[in-house]
Amino acid sequence: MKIYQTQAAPNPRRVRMFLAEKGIDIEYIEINLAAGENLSDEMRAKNPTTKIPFLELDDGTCIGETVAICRYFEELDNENPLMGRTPLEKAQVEMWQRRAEFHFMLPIGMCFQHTSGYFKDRMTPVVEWGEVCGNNAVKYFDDLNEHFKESQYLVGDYFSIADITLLCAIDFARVVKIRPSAEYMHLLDWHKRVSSRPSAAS
Ligand SMILES: N[C@@H](CCC(=O)N[C@@H](CS)C(=O)NCC(=O)O)C(=O)O
Repeated sequence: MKIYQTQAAPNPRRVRMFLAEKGIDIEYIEINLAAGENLSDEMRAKNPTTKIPFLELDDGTCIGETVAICRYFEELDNENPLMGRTPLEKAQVEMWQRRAEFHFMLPIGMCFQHTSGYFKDRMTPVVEWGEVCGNNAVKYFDDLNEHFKESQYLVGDYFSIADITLLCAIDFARVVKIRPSAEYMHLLDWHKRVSSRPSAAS
């Protein structure tokens, strides 16, 4: 089994952190995104979206999409569940996971791609759209700060994949100079708590 990934990109970090929490060691194959290695015919045949990370099983089956990869390992090893332990918790994890993606990870990704021109060889950057996305992501800090007033993690006192997603997105947001300011003290407390987990060094 191996995972194709790029060390500096935020979605692969989500998978690395998830697997580190579970104590799962796996081979990682580094892909140079800037050089377009993910766009080669060989990569496209394995993973038609060309996005990383993706998992290749020993029989050649490939699984793309960060959450699908995590789901696979969650189902294999349920000693330390990170996607919920009860029906209610599973729903709450999914709710926060989707919020972290839709309200923060995706807009930050759009902001990066459209304002930096990093992928201008494969897409048309629209700077104004990137700026709108960045501003929308910043607005979400208010909701998060309010939430962490009462809650240790996104789902009460249960650390989950949703926290991993949010941490990786917030840390990546530095590349577009977006970070929570001191006024977001509850969000910053959460950030400190989650960053202190050994898996966060992944
Ligand atoms: N929906 C995918 C998104 C993956 C994604 O956007 N990966 C980025 C790196 S974080 C990528 O491969 N970018 C390369 C490109 O767009 O060519 C997931 O959740 O895994």
